This record gives sequence, C-alpha cells and structure tokens, in this order.
Amino acid sequence: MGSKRAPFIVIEGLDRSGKTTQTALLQGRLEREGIPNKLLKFPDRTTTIGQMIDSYLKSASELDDHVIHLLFSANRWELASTIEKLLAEGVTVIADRYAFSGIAFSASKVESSASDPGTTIPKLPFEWCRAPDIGLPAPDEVLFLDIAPEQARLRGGYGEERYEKEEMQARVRQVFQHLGEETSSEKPQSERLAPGTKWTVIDAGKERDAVAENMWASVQSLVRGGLTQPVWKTVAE
Ligand code: FDM
Ligand code: MG
Repeated sequence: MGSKRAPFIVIEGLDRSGKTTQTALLQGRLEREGIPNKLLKFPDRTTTIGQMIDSYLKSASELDDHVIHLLFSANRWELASTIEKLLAEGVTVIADRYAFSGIAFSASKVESSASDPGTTIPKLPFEWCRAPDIGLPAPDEVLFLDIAPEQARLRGGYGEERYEKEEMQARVRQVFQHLGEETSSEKPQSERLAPGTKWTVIDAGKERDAVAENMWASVQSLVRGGLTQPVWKTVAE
C-alpha cells in the first residue's frame, strides 16, 4: 500500500430510507472483497455521552436543544482519533450517519414565531449547528440515501423515537439537500463545506439489491485504490 490510507465513507439518509440494511450490505461486500473495514454508527449509544443521547431520543430525559446538539457532536469527537488511526492503518471506515445528520436534524427544529404565530422559525441557526463539527475528519464520500418522506412512511411507519415524524423528516430532507449543494463539486473548493468530500445521491426508493449495487458502483474504485492525500477536515466556510 506504500503511503496510502483507506477511505472514509459516510452513509446518510432519512429514517426508513433503508440506511441500516444498506450499510450492512456494503460491509458484507467489503468483507467478500477482502477489504479490511470497520463499521461505526452515530450516535454511538455505548459511550457515556451516547447513553445521554439514547435517553433523550427515547424521551426518557429532556435536554436543551443546544445541549443535545453539542452532545451529538462530542459523540463524534470521541471517535475522531480512532477514525484517523484506522484510515492510516488501511482500514476502510464506514459510518452510519455523521456530522451531516447532526446539522440536518438540529437545524430542522422549529418553533412558532412570536411576532407571527402562524409561521415557524428555526430554533437553532444553521451556522451555529455547523460550528462544533468544524475540524472533524471529513469523509471522502457521502452516500445520501434519498427517499420521499411519504414513501418512507409507506414502508411500515416511523418508530417511536423523537424526530420520527413526517413533518420533521420533510424538513430534514431539505437541509440534507442544501448540505449536498454546499458539499458538491460544482462549488469552488474553498467554498465547500468539506472540500474533499464527494456527495452522491442514491435513489433509496429502488429495490434493495439495486440500491446496494448503485452504492457499490459509486465507492468501489475508492475502496480498492486507497488514497494518498491526508484525511480531509470539515471547514468553517
Ligand atoms: N441524529 C443523529 C441527530 O439528531 N444528530 C446527530 O448528530 C446524529 C448522528 O438521531 F433521528 C438523529 C437522527 C435520528 C436519531 O439515529 C437516531 P438512528 O440512526 O436512527 O439511530
Ligand atoms: Mg432511527
């Protein structure tokens, strides 16, 4: 491998997009190809911070919106050096959700406007939501599993956790789309959210094996070839 490192791949998507199934299928494919890999899941509910997040998501505790946002970010920072180490050792890292979920979900929280109660306004400014993740190792590729919230609902309904509501999911999808534009290679590299990150939209409405094939087609040269440049960092602007 020489001085090459392994790639960091993030899978993002709405609840019910098939993200967990597809992440497992991708990992299975890496195994069959003999590519060393590690699957991470955010939030990582096993750490002390992760347990606080888990309790909040299950509505067993209440936390200020700022606090839970910072805990989600801290839960990534807890694993930042592990991610860098694995990549340097040649282990492909796949993460089921990452900072993009962090921004998309928190920036989608709304309250009714005091001056105009008929309209809603964001509880947390977008830029504030981005700030705590600045400097984290950035993925080489994000696979965004895109599905319309109405179609996601037809897959058997949302679960019981906080945020698993159709209005929330619709707002989250919009923020994800905005993040995709901010990350896309159509922008000058200096203006991108994560300058080295490739953002790929995968149609998650297709059947399971077709989705898996599209995901594999998108990442295979990256995971087979490795990379020479250092791990990218998420940036301020
Ligand atoms: N979520 C996830 C956030 O709100 N912020 C974050 O930083 C992350 C990583 O947590 F509703 C939300 C997204 C989802 C919930 O995620 C739990 P899983 O993938 O359903 O466990
Ligand atoms: Mg969920």
